[in-house]
Amino acid sequence: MVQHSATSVVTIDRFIIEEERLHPEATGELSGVLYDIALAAKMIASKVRRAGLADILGSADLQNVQGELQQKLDVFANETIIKALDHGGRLCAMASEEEPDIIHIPEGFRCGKYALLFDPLDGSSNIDVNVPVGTIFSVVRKITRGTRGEMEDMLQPGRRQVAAGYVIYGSSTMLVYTTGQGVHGFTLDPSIGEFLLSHPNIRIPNEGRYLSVNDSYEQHWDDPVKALMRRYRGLDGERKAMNVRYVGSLVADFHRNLLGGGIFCYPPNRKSPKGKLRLLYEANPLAFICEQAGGAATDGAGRILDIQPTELHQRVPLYMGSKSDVDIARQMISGTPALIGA
Ligand code: AFP
Repeated sequence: MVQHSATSVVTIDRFIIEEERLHPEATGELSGVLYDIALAAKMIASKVRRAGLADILGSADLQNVQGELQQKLDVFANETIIKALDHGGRLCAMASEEEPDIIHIPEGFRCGKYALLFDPLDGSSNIDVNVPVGTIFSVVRKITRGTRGEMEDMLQPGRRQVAAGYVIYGSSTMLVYTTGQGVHGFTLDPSIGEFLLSHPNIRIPNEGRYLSVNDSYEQHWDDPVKALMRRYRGLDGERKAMNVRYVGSLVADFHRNLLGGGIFCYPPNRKSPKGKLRLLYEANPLAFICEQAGGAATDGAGRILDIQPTELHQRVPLYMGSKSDVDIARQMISGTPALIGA
C-alpha cells in the first residue's frame, strides 16, 4: 500500500496512479474507470446539493432551458454514470439498478476488459427530506470471449470484484473505494473540485456499537431473526446492548458502521423472503469493502461474496459490518458455529 504522511495533500487521481504503479502489469484501464466514476460522482454531488432548490430553480429551469421537464435525480445519476463511462474504451458493458437489462457500449466505441455494475442513487426516496443518499459501484473483469459484454460477465460472484466503492452525498461528499489493497476514503473539497485523501486504510472495529435494522418488520421476521435482534439489543444477557441507528439509506448506515463499528441487517421477512437489497448493486460491493476493512458480510448462511448470482436484479438477505457481530448472525440464523473468513 502507498504510504502518505498525515499532512500530505493527496488527490484521488494521484492515489489511483500510485496504486497502479504497484502493479507493473497494469494497463491503466482500471484507473481510467475509477477516474470516470470520480468525475460522475462530482457531477451528481453538484446536482444533489441543489435538490432542495428544485422547486424554486427547477421551475425556472423548466421555463428557461429547452422546455424540458425537471429530471428526477435518480434518473440524472443513472444517465450521468452511463455517459461518463460508455465511451472510454475500458468497459465491455454496464448494469444499473435503474435499468432492466445490460447496458451495452454504443456502436462506434471500443469495448474494454471490465464490466461495471452500479446503483446510481441509493436511498433516493430520502432526497425530499434532505437525508444523505449514495452511489454504489462494482467492477469485475470480463470473462466471456467476444468483444461485447454478456450476461455471464455480470453474473460473477462478488469475490471476483477487482474494485468496488461508494459515494456518500452527506454533510460532505465522500468517495470510499477498494481495489483489494485496503479501503480508502476521499472527501470532496468543493472549493477546488477535488477528492482529497481523508481516510486512508479504513478499519472497522471487530465488535460494533451500532445496530442498523428496520424494526417495523419485526412481526414478519422468523424466530431466529427475532432472537438475533434480542441478542444485539442485550436483551438475552449474552452481549452488551448495541445502539440502534437506522437512516434507511444504505450507504449512510453502512458508512457510519464502517467508521464506528456496527452491523447493518436487512433480514428476510414473510413479505420479502429474500429481503430487499440487491446482490449485484448493493450487497456485493459493500461486502467487498467491508471485508477489506476487516469486517464480514453474510446472508445468514454463508459469505455474501461466495454467492453465485443467477439474475441481474437478485435480492439477498444481508448482515454486514463488524466481524464478530456478523458471525453471531450467521451462527444464530444458520445454526453453525465456525467463524467465517475475510
Ligand atoms: P430507496 O432507494 O427506495 O429509498 O430504498 C433504499 C434502500 O434500498 C436502502 O438504501 C435502504 O437501506 C433500504 O432500502 C431501506 O429499506 P426499508 O425502508 O424497507 O427499511
